[in-house]
Amino acid sequence: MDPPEEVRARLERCGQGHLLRFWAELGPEQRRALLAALPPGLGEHCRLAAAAGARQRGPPERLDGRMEPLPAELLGSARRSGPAALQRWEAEGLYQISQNKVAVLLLAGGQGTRLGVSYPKGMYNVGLPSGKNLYQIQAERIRKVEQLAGQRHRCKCAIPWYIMTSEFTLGPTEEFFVQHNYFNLDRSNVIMFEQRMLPAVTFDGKAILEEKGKIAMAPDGNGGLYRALVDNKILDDMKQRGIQYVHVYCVDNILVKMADPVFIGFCVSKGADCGAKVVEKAYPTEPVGVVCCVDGVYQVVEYSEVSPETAQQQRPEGGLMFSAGNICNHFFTVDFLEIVAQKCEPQLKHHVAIKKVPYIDKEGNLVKPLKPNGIKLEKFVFDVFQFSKNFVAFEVLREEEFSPLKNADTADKDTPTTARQALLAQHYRWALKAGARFVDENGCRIPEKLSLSGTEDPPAVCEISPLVSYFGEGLEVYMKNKDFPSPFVLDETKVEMLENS
Ligand code: UD2
Repeated sequence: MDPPEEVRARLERCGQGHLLRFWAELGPEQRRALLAALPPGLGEHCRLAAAAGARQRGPPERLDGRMEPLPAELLGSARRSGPAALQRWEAEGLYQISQNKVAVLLLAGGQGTRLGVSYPKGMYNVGLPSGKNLYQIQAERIRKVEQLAGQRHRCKCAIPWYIMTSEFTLGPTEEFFVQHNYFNLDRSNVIMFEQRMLPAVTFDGKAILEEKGKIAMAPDGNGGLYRALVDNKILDDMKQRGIQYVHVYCVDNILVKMADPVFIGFCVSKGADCGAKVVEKAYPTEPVGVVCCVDGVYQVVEYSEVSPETAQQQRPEGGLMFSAGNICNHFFTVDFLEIVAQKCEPQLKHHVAIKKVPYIDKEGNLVKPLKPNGIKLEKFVFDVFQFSKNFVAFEVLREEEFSPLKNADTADKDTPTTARQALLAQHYRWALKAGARFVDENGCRIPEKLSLSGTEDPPAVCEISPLVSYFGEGLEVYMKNKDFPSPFVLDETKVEMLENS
């Protein structure tokens, strides 16, 4: 049988015959590409997606009665711990980094549709005085923390940066890194790899054609990480380098502390195989997932899975009962990742996203639907907490560690403006703590404002390069009792000038 005929029969059998509707109009290259893009198990995927989509459109499943907050002994806290404990964890983290045992892994395969840009989110410039984009900020934080660990232990060390991309983001991300000379990182320590894609499916279980010869595909969610680690032999690479601990994080948090020594040190000293950084939920109905226990296993429960009454429940000592907001910052041992990737991954549940997916109608016209018409299935990175033998969570201060860039500036939260304000507010606090003073263009002192909401502009604009300071350390020597104009950027060149002045 002619290969297309055999394929046609197979597609007809699984209800996907429409994918060859425009076969006669396709050129040889398009035909080849379409055949190559037909994923194995397509019929099964479409059935699963349609069933999951139907469930999703029904009433939400509530987990209320089955949820318990994290036990206090598993929950560390930056706010509630004394300086001695924080220093101990930091020292442990820096030690592990100095021994080349720590890697960071960036989840960067998402499409960033809410932000509304056509390029990967990491390339976004939120309008800082330095003009730095998210990737540059992250790269410089890696370089700085390598330096801090190296200085403390008198050695040279490296933190490999693994970057999970998707078909949408790999090309532009690679190009961007090349253009920027890998932000002066050693190229061999930046490892990009690609996650898989899955077909988008209609409510009645048909894969969607976005062009006459092209199925609409979407990345398989940030939980696609575990398959991608195997597909791309990333775990082998980690083991060859002697990596034992991995800090996994999402691309859009401008305050992310890459390979945070305190978090790494906390997880290592607790003997954890899996950990999550959390922030206290800002208000009961804040749309973030909470880390908690369901039927005795740890998981992130989405806000849609909790009733408003449960979301508002208070602890006897005050504060929300379910307050551990997930910020997509995870710690894993390589051993744990290996178990998950080799054995547990098939057990991860599929989450459903119902989206507007442009499609080719029966007459061959491209239609941009006004209402959601397509189902995308995704796995989530945090769904592996259930497999942990020793899970911990670590609560950090939102204003120091979490300001995600999700939306365009037309929204009122998680925008380029709020991300920029959060970073500048943090650097302003660091500068004041280091003893800096700010003056206006007439030389008059700008009055200080100590409590900033994080979503307001600080009275003076001061941006501190991550190459100068990772978490506010070491600034007194340049800033104490000195006057600075606003805006001011403290970078390596300025540091040299201040050292010589
Ligand atoms: C994520 C968390 C949410 C909360 C929030 C905080 C998940 C599933 N949800 O929600 O609980 O912590 O962040 O900011 O983690 N990505 C991929 N491949 C994909 C899809 C996404 O790599 O197929 C990456 C994406 O590039 C981003 C990260 O995963 O870096 C989070 O993805 P998102 O922005 O879609 O997740 P969000 O904001 O809904």
